[in-house]
Order: sequence, then C-alpha cells, then structure tokens
Amino acid sequence: GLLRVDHVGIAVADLDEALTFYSETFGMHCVHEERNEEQGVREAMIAADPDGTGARIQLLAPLRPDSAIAKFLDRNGPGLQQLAYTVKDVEAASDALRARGLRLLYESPRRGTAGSRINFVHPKDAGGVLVELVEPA
Ligand code: V0V
Repeated sequence: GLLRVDHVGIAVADLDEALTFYSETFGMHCVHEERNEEQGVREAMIAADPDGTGARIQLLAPLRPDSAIAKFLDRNGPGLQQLAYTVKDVEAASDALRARGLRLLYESPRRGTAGSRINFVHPKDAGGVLVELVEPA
C-alpha cells in the first residue's frame, strides 16, 4: 500500500529560474538535482525545512520537446503535474492497483529520482491526478 506522500511534482520551463524563484521567494533549498534522460527531465528536489527531511517538491523541466513535461507545459503551462506516494514495493503496489482496474503506465518499473523505482497511474483512472508510485533506493 501507500506509505506517505513522497513528493509533489511541478512542471517548470526553466529549472535554474525556478530554483532561484523558490529560493528567493519562499526560502526553500535544493536537496537533490539530476538529469533523467529516459524521462526527458532535469529535476530538482527542494524542501522548506532546514534538514530537508520533510515534504519535498520536485521541480521538473523538459529536456526535449517530445517529453511528458514539455507536452504538459504546452497544454497547461507551468503548474502541478503529479502527486507521488512512497511505497515499499512498487511492483506489488502496481499489481494491487491493476487488480482494482487502474491502468499503470509502465509494464515494469522505471528509474526515478536518486535511484528509485517508479511507475504511474493513468490520470484518467485517478480522478484527474497523475499518481506516481516511488520505491526509494
Ligand atoms: C495529461 N493529462 C493529465 C496529465 N497529463 N491529467 C492530469 N495530470 C497530468 N499530468 C490528461 C490530458 O489532459 C488528457 O485529458 C489525458 O490525460 C490523456 O492525455 P494523452 O494526450 O493521452 O496523454 P499525454 O500525451 O498528455 O500524456 C499523459 C501521460 C504522460 C500521463 C501519459 O504525461 C506520461 O507518460 N507521464 C508519465 C511520465 C512523466 O510524467 N514523466 C515526467 C516526470 P483529456 O484532454 O483527454 O481530457 S519524471 C519523474 O516524475 C521522476 C523522474 C521522478 O519522480 O523521479
């Protein structure tokens, strides 16, 4: 099952500009940053609390025009793109949701932030929310 909210993902056009905005406006700081070529994103995890162990926001910027984030930006502009939950076992969690009739986007998990394993529930099967399942490394 779902353990907790892992992060909330926000699509942005430019990661460096967004990092500056969140830092200068909200005093949030970056706890992790990476490029994920398969997902076509440059992403940064940011946190409000000083030790970075509380809720995190994932800023997602497109690397390519055909990526999921580029398509989202074209359609909606910047804003909330996904809600991610931590799970212990992403395969088991995906199977449980499939058994309840939900469509998972990937047959088997793919690589997510910081070596995690991830899958997604189709937003049309989850009340209009792109739900991500994250099994941390
Ligand atoms: C699309 N739709 C959404 C949505 N994206 N609804 C809510 N939230 C979103 N983010 C709606 C869209 O408006 C359509 O509704 C409908 O879903 C189906 O759209 P589609 O044209 O069939 O599909 P696309 O091309 O818009 O793609 C949507 C999906 C795509 C979700 C299939 O974005 C995807 O594969 N996402 C998973 C990968 C991902 O998001 N990667 C970036 C983050 P109407 O118009 O028909 O009503 S990478 C990441 O999170 C990492 C690395 C990490 O966390 O570690």
